[in-house]
Amino acid sequence: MSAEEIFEKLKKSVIGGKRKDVAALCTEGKGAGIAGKDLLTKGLLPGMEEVGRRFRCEEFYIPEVLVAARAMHAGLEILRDELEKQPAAQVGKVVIGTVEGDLHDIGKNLVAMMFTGAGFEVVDLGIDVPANRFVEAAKERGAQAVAMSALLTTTMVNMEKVVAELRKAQFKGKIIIGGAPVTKEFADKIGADLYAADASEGAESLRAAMAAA
Ligand code: B12
Repeated sequence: MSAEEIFEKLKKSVIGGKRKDVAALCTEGKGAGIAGKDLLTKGLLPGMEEVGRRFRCEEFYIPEVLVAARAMHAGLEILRDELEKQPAAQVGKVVIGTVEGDLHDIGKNLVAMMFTGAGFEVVDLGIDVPANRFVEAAKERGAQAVAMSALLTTTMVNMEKVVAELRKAQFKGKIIIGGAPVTKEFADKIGADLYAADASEGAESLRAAMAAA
């Protein structure tokens, strides 16, 4: 199969929630020497985008989205070792989580992988993480950065509380936020240090900010 065919099949398999096919295609692609980043950005992510479009148009409902998310995760697991390949030097420790009330974790997991690949040690708190857990984990683990993800307009507001509590607890590290509804303006408004639109940009800007600090 050509690379283009693999990308196309990957996209269709994510949309169809075909977990085993997604895993097999990622394995085949890797075996054929296709870069993990390409399998991600040309196959998996376009598939999830289409799922989002169909969900918006009410062609898809929660069950279809859930199986697609599961298929996406199966693909990410196959790509994990390549996306997380560490550079020689460690650049710091980052605590990451999806904010309270929010169960979306695909983007957060991708960001965690990219951070690992950029040389960060990642402490992943998972989903639906209340403000106090971000603060406790940052202090207990001695993190130099906190990263938050939100996919809902109703939960992104919880980021503001986390920023306020981190500042109150004298957290001196960087705070980076992201997720589909989040913007640079919002990050500025709530006092977060950094915003990035995607996982690789996030890893790059956090690395740059840490190097400058
Ligand atoms: C998959 C999905 C689900 C799955 C989640 C499964 C899982 N394990 O994650 C399930 C079915 C559970 C779900 C549930 C719901 N969902 Co939903 N879901 C989606 C969908 C289709 C895809 C999200 C996704 O994974 N995208 C792929 C990843 C890779 O992209 P991403 O998360 O955006 O991450 C990228 C960037 O944002 C960024 N990023 C993300 N986080 C961070 C963090 C940092 C620090 C940085 C730097 C960058 C960064 O990097 C990533 C890419 O590199 C979106 C549609 C969409 N277009 O986003 C709707 C969507 C987010 N969901 C939506 C809704 C409404 C819901 C529900 C309320 C539906 C319901 N009626 O119950 C529930 C809420 C559940 C809850 N409490 O959280 C709406 C949100 C609308 C809004 N603006 O508030 C969306 C936009 C769909 C829509 N158009 O209506 N959903």
